[in-house]
Amino acid sequence: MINKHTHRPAALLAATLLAIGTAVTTSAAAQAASCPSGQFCAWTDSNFGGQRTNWSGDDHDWEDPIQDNDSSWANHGISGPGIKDHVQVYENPGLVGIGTVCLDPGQEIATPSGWANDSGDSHTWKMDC
Ligand SMILES: [Ca+2]
Ligand SMILES: [Ca+2]
Repeated sequence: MINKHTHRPAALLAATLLAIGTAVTTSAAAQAASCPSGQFCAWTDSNFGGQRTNWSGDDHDWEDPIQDNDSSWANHGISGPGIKDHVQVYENPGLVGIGTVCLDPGQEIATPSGWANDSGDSHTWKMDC
């Protein structure tokens, strides 16, 4: 005769594993950057959070809220032969000073390395990084 109680722990374990799997999937999906096709996007917070600014072209003088407050980036520019599809960000207006981050086509940076955080003031599309 089967004792019903012996089946409970197995059922509970299966339910727990299922819950963990669902949580991992949800977390990974939340990390994808929401940035229009053909544009370069920067966010005031890491993980593509806070306020987003997006550009289709160059901007040599960033303004609030993104100026000196950029903490994650995504390059959703159109890629192809002879197209400037990389994005270089500079620490000062006018494409001057240290290049803080440079993104390949399709690249997304969710968390900044220390000195690149909150330092951008201009960017340009270019052929290479
Ligand atoms: Ca920031
Ligand atoms: Ca700066």
